[in-house]
Order: sequence, then structure tokens, then C-alpha cells
Amino acid sequence: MTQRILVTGAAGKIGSMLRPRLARPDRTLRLLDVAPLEPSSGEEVVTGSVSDLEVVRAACEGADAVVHLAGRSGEAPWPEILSHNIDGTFTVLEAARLAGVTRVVFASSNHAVGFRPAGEEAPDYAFPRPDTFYGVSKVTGEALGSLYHDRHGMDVVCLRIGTCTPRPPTERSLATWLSPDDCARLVEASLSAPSPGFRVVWGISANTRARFSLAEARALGYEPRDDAERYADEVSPAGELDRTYVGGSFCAVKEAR
Ligand code: 15L
Repeated sequence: MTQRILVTGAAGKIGSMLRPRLARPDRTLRLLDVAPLEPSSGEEVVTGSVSDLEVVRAACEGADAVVHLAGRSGEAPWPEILSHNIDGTFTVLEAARLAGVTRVVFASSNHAVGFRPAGEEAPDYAFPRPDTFYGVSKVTGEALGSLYHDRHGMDVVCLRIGTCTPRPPTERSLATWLSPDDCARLVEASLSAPSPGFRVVWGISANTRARFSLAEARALGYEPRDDAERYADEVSPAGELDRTYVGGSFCAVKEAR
């Protein structure tokens, strides 16, 4: 039977890297974004916003799971964070519930705990310590996921993604990098683990310099294969905040823009 996965924010950076990596002969990827997209074979496109309940509900019809990536991907003025990230995540969970979709994989972020000291091992489920309004939106998304699990029995897996780029750009990312291939492995594990319930796991590759627990991600079936260390000679040097906090330069934001 063909599996159908709804991917929100599919035109974004992570969505674009995941599309070819999640493609399977027995799977349809239904791509939702406000930006126009050209479907490849095995893909369907829905154009619309994650803040529009009717659009997302229709997009959820017949889906087996949702991979929720949509939203601002860094700090933004509060009204934007509120509508695109916080209300967007509520809308996705509510639409999934109304359509009977029982599993949501949520792209959370290291910035949910960005003010943690960078030198300490970060455990799974580390208590929220957001570094920005953006980080607050990720904490809120995790809290909504917890509620939808406890209240409605949905499986919600929150991925605290580090730096998901083709190569690690900075010295900080030698610890925080999540390679695109490992990202796909983690999403795949989150989609296929039997009855995961509510989880908060780190989305990090097997980086030599990482100080993030991968125990909970591994318990889902994730086996990272990449290590940022092989790019150590190419990265730009770390700044003071990168050495101090998990969230690095995000911790410098002072103004509610
Ligand atoms: C994130 O959550 C952002 O979306 C991304 O742009 C990077 O800043 C990344 O975290 C990071 O911390 O490197």
C-alpha cells in the first residue's frame, strides 16, 4: 500500500534536502508550502499556509503522517513568530487530529535550549532555555505536541535540530551539524518507530565534538553515519557566544524587532 506523508514547509532549506532523500517507490510525498513547487515523480503539491486550518486539514486528508517543517527558521518579530510558528504548529496538529492523522514529526531546534552552556552534555528532554522568540516558538511547538499526545493519543516526535546544512559552515557546527543524509535517517526513524508516543530527541550527526545525547534518537532507530570533523579544516572560527552557549550568536539578540 502506498504511504502518504505530508511535508509542510517543503520549499524551505530542510524540505528541499529531504524531498529526494525521503522518496520511495511505495510513498507519496504531499508537499505543502506558500511558495510554488514543481512536483517530481511521487510527489503532490498543495499551495497554502500552515496558518490556514482548512487548507492544512484538506492537505492532511489521507495522509499517514506529517513532517512539520514550516515556519520562520530564525529570529523574527513577535507577530511573525506568533502566526507562522506558534499558530502554524497548533494548526498543523489540530488539522492532523481532525483528519485522523496519528503521527507528527516536528522540526524543533537547538534554539529551544539555546541558553544552555555549550560545554555541558545536553541531555534528551533538556528543560527549555530558549535564546530567541524563535526558540520560544520551538518550545511551544514541543508543548503542543505533548498536549496532543496526552489528550488525543497522537505520536509526536520533536527533533531538536542542530545545524542542518550540506556542510558544517562554522566551528560551532562541528558540534551541532546534522548532515542532510542523517536528517533523512532521523526523519525516517521518527516515521517508522512503532508507537513512539511523545519524544524530544536531538537532531545531530555522529560528530566527534558533539555534546548532545543521542540516546533517545537511537532508541527510535536513528543511526547517524556522518561526522562534521572531516570538514574541520574548512570552517570559519567560533565567536565568543559560540563557545559559551548552545545557541551561539542567537544569544546576542536583544531587541524585540
Ligand atoms: C536553527 O534552528 C535555524 O533554523 C538555522 O538557520 C540555524 O541557525 C541552526 O538553527 C543553527 O543553530 O545552526
